Amino acid sequence: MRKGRQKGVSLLPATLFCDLCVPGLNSIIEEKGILNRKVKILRKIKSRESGGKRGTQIMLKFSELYPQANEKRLRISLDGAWKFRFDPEAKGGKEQWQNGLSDTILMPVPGSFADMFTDAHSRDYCGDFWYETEFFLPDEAEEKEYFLRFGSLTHRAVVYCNGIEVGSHEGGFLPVVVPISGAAKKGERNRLVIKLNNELNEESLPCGAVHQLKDGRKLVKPYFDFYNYAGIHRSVYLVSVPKESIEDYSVRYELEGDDALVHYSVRTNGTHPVKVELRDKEGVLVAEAEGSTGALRVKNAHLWKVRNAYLYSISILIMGEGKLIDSYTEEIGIRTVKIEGTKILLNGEPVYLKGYGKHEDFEVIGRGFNWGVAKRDFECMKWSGANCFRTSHYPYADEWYQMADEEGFLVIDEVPAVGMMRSMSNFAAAGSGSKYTYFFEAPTVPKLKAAHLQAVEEMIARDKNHPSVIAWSLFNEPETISEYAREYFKDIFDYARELDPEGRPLTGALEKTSSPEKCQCCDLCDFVCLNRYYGWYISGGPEIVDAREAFFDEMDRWEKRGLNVPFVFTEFGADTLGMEHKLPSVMWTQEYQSEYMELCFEVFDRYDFIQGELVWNFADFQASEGIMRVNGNKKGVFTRIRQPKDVAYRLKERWDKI
Ligand code: BDP
Repeated sequence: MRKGRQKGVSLLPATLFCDLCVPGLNSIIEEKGILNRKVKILRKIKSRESGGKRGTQIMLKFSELYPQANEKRLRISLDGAWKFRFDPEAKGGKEQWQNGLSDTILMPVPGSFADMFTDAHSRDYCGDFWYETEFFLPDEAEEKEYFLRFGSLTHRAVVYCNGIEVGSHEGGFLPVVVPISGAAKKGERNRLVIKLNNELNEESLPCGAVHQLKDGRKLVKPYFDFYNYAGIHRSVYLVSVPKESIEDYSVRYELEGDDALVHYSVRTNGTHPVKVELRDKEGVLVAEAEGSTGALRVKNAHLWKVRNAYLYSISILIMGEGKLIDSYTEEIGIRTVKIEGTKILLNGEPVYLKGYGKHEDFEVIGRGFNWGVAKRDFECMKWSGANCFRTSHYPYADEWYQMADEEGFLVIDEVPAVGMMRSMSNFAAAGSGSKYTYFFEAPTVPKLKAAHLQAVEEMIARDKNHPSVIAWSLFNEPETISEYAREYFKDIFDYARELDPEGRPLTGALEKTSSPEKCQCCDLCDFVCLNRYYGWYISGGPEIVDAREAFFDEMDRWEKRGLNVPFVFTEFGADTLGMEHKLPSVMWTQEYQSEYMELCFEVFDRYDFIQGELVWNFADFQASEGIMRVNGNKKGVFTRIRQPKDVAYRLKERWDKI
């Protein structure tokens, strides 16, 4: 065993840690036919039937359940001011920084480091950087397993506890769960050091490149249109669970007249019997069952409805010799989601999606999660009459989904598969269809695909029990017109279908080059999502009349293609400066943003198969610097500090009526 590596069986060697989802993945990613192998492996390790007609209980090595404190479980927040240090020469490993950092500054957790600084070099830093904190491990009487749970570590990280490597993870938008029982000392303070890296490449998600500046510094070049914020963006928890514990559960719903069946499946790591209880909002027990799979019958069920959420709480208990061994309680909502012809059905009723593509983005904290910002966002969305948002272009912090469950919001949950076009201005190229590369032909593809499959797996594992999540978006604006793209995405879609216990609709956001005639991937989607910028990137300003023609023309062609599925606009928008007015309008003014929207509404209202409109973007957000962006992307309906632009009132007027 290499020095510094933790002893003890509960621990995976760090090199295997990124294989959490499917052990052995690293060894096969070089080979072709990854998916077949992966699905086979998944089937092999599938422990039990999920209790549903479709979907496999995902075997992540460590539990993705959101941490909670109860009589058997401990949850201690490690959020606060941590020590921080950049490592531009990547010498931290050699100098053993894992044993403790020197020359540090303070850095808030959660938060992105970038906008905390007042100098550009620090803000735009690219490379390795380190965080350190301490935590006290309580000396609990009962034998427990101890974990650290990071909501995310962007983009890749190695975690050390008392100098011992306890885990590593690739991908910056999903939880990292690290076992520390073998490395941390009970009844003592323990040192936690994390090495992070924020470089982008074409083998991991999201895609981008690193450019070497003349002064020797690295500069990150995203192939996407949002600032490459990095750091510890989400809360960090010290968690303890009993040795025999609940690792995962999933639910699936069936409506029978006024009643509902909640099919459930529970995964534990032990042999003691499982009990499941369901309580209503008042805490009254409405159904109970025994066994790790089964169904709960709820008489006169209160359904979880759009903007009118009803949440039950499900409690899972492991009992042994009359005693409680472990328990886990979470709120769930009874509802079904289905696509039928060109309609999206929630509880059997058609629903029209109104809302936004968003970002996790705010002044100073960057992509760091903040309850206040999230609350304000929900209030603004509700005020404007919205019922839906897409987590463009990555899965958000857990707490967003908890709030959406509570508020009755519909969420299209997106993997960080963005920037798959090898272009520094992908967003503009995508709008006009001018630039084009066969991304999926490159030698980097096998590794990229493995990362993509892993992100899909981790996202579905984490978010599958949220009633708010109605669909999975598996890409944003990749090339989809080559046979390579088809082959690539066929596997991604097949895999996602295999994983979701609820069999939710799958989709992905298509840019303009993915035309009705050329797109090879739209038929993989249960509903088609279009990102379109007629009147902005195409024929803007005085040419808007041409934009109108071209927009109708494209929609007529989609109608002709006859896919017979719902279409949702996941992006349409115009950059608008919050202070700019002009009569008659010119591009970038408030007046133009409103006129642009009228054009879009005219198109949306003409076709029955259009079943949703998610404006780009909810709020102005930070992007890389360039001639296309004025201190960020200004397509927000709200400013970056969440005040309405003129167009917000127009949206409210429209959406309140739909
Ligand atoms: C689309 C991208 C989105 C961009 C948007 C824009 O999906 O990330 O921010 O264009 O240009 O192509 O505003």
